[in-house]
Amino acid sequence: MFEKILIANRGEIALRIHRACREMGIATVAVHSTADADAMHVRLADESICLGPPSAKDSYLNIPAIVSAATIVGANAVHPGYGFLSEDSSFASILEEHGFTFIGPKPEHIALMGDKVAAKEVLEKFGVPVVPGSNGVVENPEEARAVSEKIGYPVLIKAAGGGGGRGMQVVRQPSDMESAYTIARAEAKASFRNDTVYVEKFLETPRHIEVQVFADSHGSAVHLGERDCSLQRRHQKVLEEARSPALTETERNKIGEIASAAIKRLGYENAGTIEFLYEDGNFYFIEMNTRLQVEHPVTEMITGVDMVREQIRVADGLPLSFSQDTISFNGHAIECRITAEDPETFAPSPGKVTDYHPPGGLSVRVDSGLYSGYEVPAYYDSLVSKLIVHGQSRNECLMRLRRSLEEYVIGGIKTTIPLHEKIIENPAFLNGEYDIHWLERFVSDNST
Ligand code: MV4
Repeated sequence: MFEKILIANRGEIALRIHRACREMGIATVAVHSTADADAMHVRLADESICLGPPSAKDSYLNIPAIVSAATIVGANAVHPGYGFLSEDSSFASILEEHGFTFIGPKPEHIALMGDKVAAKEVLEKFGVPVVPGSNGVVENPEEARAVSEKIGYPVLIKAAGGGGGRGMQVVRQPSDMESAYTIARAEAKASFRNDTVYVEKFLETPRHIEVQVFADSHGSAVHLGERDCSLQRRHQKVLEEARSPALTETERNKIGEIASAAIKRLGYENAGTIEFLYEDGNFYFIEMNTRLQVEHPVTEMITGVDMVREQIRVADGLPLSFSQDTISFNGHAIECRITAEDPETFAPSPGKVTDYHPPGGLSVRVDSGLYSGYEVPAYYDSLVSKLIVHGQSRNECLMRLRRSLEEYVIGGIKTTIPLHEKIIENPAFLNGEYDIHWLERFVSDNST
């Protein structure tokens, strides 16, 4: 087993990775920017190295500085967390070239899934249902119109190098194609330095349901069930739950088996997430993420699997410590992403945390690097805490979440705790009746 792991990330996920390492007897190395010198993960790690100034490109995205740090401390492996360099295939291959293990999939699988057109093509070939659309890149507006005639309007033009929602154009009629196509390509080029685009049938009111998969280097692949991540604002997830309130047992088992069979045929290794849109009883693959995700704790809560521990074991060449038959799904879990933002306007609210009292008790988990006196820097993502609650039923989970949000004290900065309290009182949410547009409407109705 690795003796020392470098954690190439910050905030709550750096802490999450540190905790798994600690429990495995593995020494940890924190890397950080000057803005994060007082961060909790830096304090807890066995060693720490300052990478550079606050700007992410000079610190958490600075590959030479991270490789140098790993060399100086003699780390065996690097865990990238999520965001930053977690889905950069060149980072993964540079690390391997320098003799460090990248804790994640092989570089070729990261690169493959980064190309949304190639990802769709290969997963469709391996039996995964996809959104009807152009089979591949669309070269001009005429071709886009021809495809759209076949699949029917409305359609969506998407960037092949995209993901995360940037550079998408909805087209409702043929006469709008020319300009939408031109805008989509220009935005794709500006955002991803790749102006290739493809066309899909536009699904109007789907849910976002993703399947957690895991595979080892010995040919075993399993799924750990689904998460419903439909509650999002501006492509940022706000609250996630497992199981999805929308699915039957038959549906979830079927999509799980399809997902695990596909990554087995792909020869994929480590953790991955297969994202689907779900509408009218059908699943449509959209993208695959080749990283540990922010919302992985809801899966951990219902399966009992320590996913970071499993990632480390698999990266070291060990077989998965479970099989599909030994995985059981227990109860319900919900995660609230708490950000340092105004709960009504979403204006950023960095600054000093003057009081800090997290909730506790049975089946309550808080993943956060906050402490009293900590200064939330303005340079990075505003996520400051994840509150994850488990219950035997969705209702028990919701009652426990309500009292946990009520207990949670974060003083000195504004947070989205009051927004979560409002969401979980709403009858539509309580009934599980929501789609990917529900929260945007809820938020704008609430502010007027
Ligand atoms: C779609 C879609 C409707 N139809 N694809 C947005 C981000 C990117 N990862 C995929 N996205 C979407 N793709 C088709 N064919 C609607 C969205 C979408 C969305 C998806 C998941 C969660 C939230 C969303 C919010 C707006 C649009």
